[in-house]
Amino acid sequence: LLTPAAHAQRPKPNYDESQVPEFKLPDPLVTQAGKKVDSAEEWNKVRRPEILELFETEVYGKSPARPENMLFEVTSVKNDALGGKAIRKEVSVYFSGKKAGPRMDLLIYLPAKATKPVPVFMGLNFYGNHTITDETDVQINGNWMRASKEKGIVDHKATEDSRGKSSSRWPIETIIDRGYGLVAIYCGDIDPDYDDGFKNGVHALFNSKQKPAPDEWGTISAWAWGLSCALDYLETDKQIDASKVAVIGHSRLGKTSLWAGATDPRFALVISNDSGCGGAALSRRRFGETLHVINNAFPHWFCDNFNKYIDKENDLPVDQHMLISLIAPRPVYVASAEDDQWADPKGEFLSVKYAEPVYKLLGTTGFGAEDMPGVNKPVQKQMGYHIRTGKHDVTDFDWQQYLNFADQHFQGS
Ligand code: GTR
Repeated sequence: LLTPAAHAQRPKPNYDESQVPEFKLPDPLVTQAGKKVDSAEEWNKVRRPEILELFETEVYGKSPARPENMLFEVTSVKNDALGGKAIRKEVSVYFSGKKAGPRMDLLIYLPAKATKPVPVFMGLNFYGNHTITDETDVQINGNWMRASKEKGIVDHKATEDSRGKSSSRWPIETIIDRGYGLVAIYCGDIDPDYDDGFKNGVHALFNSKQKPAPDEWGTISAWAWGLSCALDYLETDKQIDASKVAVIGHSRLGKTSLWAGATDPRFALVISNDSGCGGAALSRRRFGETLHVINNAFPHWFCDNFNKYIDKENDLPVDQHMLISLIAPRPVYVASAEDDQWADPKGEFLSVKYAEPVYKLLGTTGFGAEDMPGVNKPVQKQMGYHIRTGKHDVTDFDWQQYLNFADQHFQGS
């Protein structure tokens, strides 16, 4: 990392398309040894593992194997939630199998009228499960939170006042009415979102004496790992169809949903909302947020090796289109917002487009968009994309598209 003095001298973010540097992207369908990949078999046996390994060692960091002895405890069930239309459950997952160790809490809403296991959306949130719902009998999260007066966080703790503060991002009733369940988890249950030298959260379970090696997990990897642990629980829940889990995330948590989808093929559908740098946006474009800015502002998110590529994006053996390619052939959806230039909407679109050859090689319909679509004009095949009007956020418009996309892939409609 740069010294504070050098950091202060950093260039202003570029928002001018004509100033985007020329670059050549690594080809997802050419191996490190330079061989063209022209069969699904070669992709699965050679190139996909190679790309996965590169993202693990150079970008997000390798995570340990998930514990086999996790303890799942249902702590509350309400059969008439949301005025009777939903079953609501809270479930604690104890990562080490012991109640003394770190735990994450799942808040689950399922359609009450379902007669068979339901497909679900699962996503991390920023300030606790009680912030996504207006129901006042959900447990308030007691863990450390980032400061936010607006969200009712005082001294890094959630207060009564924080209830429902993020509910606009989680239209639970609409999701239930459309026949889906929702599984919510506070990201900080898995790993608190600050640079603490990896002494807390699940890192402490595995890295208690030292910080992770340069190729070992940062916080985004830990969050993705936690999502996989949550999926381990979903596989045991008879009311949920664990073969139809859409993992969804916004912003830093959208970077995480992509990485979760890449590392865990059990996620049947992957949604990344406004994920930007280190998520869906191509690093080589250096548009809006760059590696320089993100690694200095959030030194705990990625693995230390990622710092090697600050201001040297062309040396990266991968770019973010290859992260999308790791999700192939499963459906993937990337969304941008017009006023969120920091996240580089065009770079997010191009990642989907440049991952399409892999989706095609694997026999899917691919993407089908050559150029960026107009605002509020979603493109949806095996790969989906939209740019909507408005700012960095998750809106009802976004959810309408995700529900339509899930209908296509989960319900065949
Ligand atoms: C910003 C960061 C982005 C994005 C965003 C968020 O500060 O620069 O990469 O992750 O936070 O998560 O809301």
